[in-house]
Amino acid sequence: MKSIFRMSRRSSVVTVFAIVTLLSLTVSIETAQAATQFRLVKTIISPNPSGGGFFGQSLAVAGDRFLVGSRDCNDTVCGAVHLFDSDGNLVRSIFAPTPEGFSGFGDSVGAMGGYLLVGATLDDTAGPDAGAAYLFDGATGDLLQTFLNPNPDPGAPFSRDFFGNSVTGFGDDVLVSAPDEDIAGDDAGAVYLLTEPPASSSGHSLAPPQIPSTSSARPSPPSGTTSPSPQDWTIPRSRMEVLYTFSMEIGT
Ligand SMILES: [Ca+2]
Ligand SMILES: [Ca+2]
Ligand SMILES: [Ca+2]
Repeated sequence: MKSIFRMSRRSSVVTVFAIVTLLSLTVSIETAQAATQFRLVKTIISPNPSGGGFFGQSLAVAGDRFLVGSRDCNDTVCGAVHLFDSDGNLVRSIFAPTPEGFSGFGDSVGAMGGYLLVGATLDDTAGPDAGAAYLFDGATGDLLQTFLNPNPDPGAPFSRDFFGNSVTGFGDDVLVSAPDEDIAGDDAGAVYLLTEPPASSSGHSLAPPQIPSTSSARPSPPSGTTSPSPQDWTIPRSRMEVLYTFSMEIGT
């Protein structure tokens, strides 16, 4: 009987310990869940709502703001991005800068420091549906630079590259994807890295004008050049397997 009593008491102690442990774990899990559960606080709609507007087709964080891509239209073009502050209030809208009715502007959005990046996968600037990406000053909404597809497909629009399908900043550089690019095989895709080139050893500077970070003033051209004028941006071979030369346009 004594042995049975000892076992029973030991069993009770173990049971109580297990219950206390389970309760403790349950409280911990509930506390963790409460800390990680989000709740809806605001629903944001397009400032230019319309059927087929696809507001929210792309999203990106831009500092303490965020950027929303859409197919919203103004009087002349469709394709827009909308910049919101951290409370979800509209800061500004930027519509496609090209006269093309629909260029896919806003299919992708990204940011690099204080700059905004927008992909336009069907942009015709470099050829039919060749695609393009745009760099805007986040503080002013001014267009600063246009990145054109370096390998526009002669078979477009039936063999599009979708250049601008994704855009993002990478440190001080820019990445633009073209998932249907064919240089490595049909629709094998490519990603382009764009970086500011160093000054040429020949003394002719290929460096683009400095982009102002907060001012709306247009950048000054390098000495000895006129502005605006197309310039070449080169991706160093060390940064990519293939050397591409990009046509760059400052402003509009
Ligand atoms: Ca087009
Ligand atoms: Ca191509
Ligand atoms: Ca293709």
